[in-house]
Amino acid sequence: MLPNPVTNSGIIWTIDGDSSIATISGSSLSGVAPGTVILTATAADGSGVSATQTFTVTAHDLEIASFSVSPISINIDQTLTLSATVQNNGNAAAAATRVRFYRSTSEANLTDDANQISSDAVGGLGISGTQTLTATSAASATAGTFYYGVCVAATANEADTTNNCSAAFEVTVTAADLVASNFSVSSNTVNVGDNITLSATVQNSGDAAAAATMVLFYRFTNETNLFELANEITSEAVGSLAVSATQDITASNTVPAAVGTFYYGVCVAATANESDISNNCSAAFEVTVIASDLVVADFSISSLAVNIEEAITLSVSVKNQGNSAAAATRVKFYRHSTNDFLSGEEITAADIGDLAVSATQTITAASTATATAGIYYYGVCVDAVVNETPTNNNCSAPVSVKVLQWTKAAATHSWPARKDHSTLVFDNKMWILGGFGNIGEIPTAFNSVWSSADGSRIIQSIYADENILASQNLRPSQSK
Ligand SMILES: [Ca+2]
Ligand SMILES: [Ca+2]
Ligand SMILES: [Ca+2]
Repeated sequence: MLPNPVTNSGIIWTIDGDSSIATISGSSLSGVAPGTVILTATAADGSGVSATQTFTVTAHDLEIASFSVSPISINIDQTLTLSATVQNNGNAAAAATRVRFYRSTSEANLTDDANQISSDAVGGLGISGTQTLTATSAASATAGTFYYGVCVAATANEADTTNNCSAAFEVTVTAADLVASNFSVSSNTVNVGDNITLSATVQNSGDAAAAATMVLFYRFTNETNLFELANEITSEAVGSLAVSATQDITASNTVPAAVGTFYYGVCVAATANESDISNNCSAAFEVTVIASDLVVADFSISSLAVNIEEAITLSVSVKNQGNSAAAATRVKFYRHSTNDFLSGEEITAADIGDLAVSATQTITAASTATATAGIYYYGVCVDAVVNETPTNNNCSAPVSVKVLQWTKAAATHSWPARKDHSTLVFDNKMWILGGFGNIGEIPTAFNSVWSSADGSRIIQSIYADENILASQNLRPSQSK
């Protein structure tokens, strides 16, 4: 048989205490967390000989002792204050480090680097030491729920790096959102110079109150550039609007003096805490501006060469060439010694009834030539009506009339009485041609031609009438 084995001369190392504070491997003791353990060395030879030694494990341990954000509900244009207190809960001093603040729309990835919004330095902290840090941060530019958090950066030999971040802090970001809607104009077809009423509703569709602002009304000849500053025509105040509140706005405006198609629109001026400014303007509203347009045509006078105080008839047509009906009005006839007939006297006038679009009314008026011979100019104008444009085409051109004064140049004349003869003025002479009459008791067709330059000195010429010549004892070209 063999003897018993040789007794083991080694040492067995054990820890009396929590393995979360320290661990031992062979004869190597490793600290895990702050705390105290008792190390026992026991002889491996079974003699029972042993010894103990107390070991203290030390480490700092930074934590976020408290974290808050104020206010917890905020408008998009406001600023938040973040406050965090860092504490060293270990049993050793901690070196200087930093805190980092984060914001995200979800809690899950809150402390990703991409979500960091600011950071600050933390000084070295003794055991149980604290430091409070504050930071300001603009609220999100969009409304919604946001999560804020803070972490203190772990330092070397830190006992526990899983407790360095705060819990998430929830903040609601609100915004006003003004919307202009229900825009309309009182009529989509109006006469020039008419007043129209513009109306719209402004609503706060956001989840924060909106401050007082303005609505601006616009007009332009096309939709594309309607809302340019130069096209603003009037504005009205809007009071502050609570969430979901509405305000109806009306404004009065005079349409342009020109006919055509015009576009109207309205915008509500954005407020500082507004989330969406793309919905602040209405759709365009199309308005057609129409007008009557009276003109005179075919102005005529019964004779352009008349005796003094001879009756004449004036005639003119009045037409509405616009695209809106014209109210009743008057035409007025004028006469003056120059072609500026409007500076002369109004000689007569006549009423014109309502004229539908394209309608015409013809007017005749009686008048009397002047008592004095000369050249006179006549003209006619139709009085403009209220919705008319243009009004600079309402008068005729001047028409000249020669007023003649005849005087008896001779008491008797040389030729036998006749009828059905011709008379004319030619070559500055008065002429009498042919005709029928009696010579003695014999009916005769005359072929004589008589002329006079002054009415008293009579000449027979060209065709001789021998019967006449014989009876009158005259010869061709003989004067009398
Ligand atoms: Ca820690
Ligand atoms: Ca808006
Ligand atoms: Ca006119």
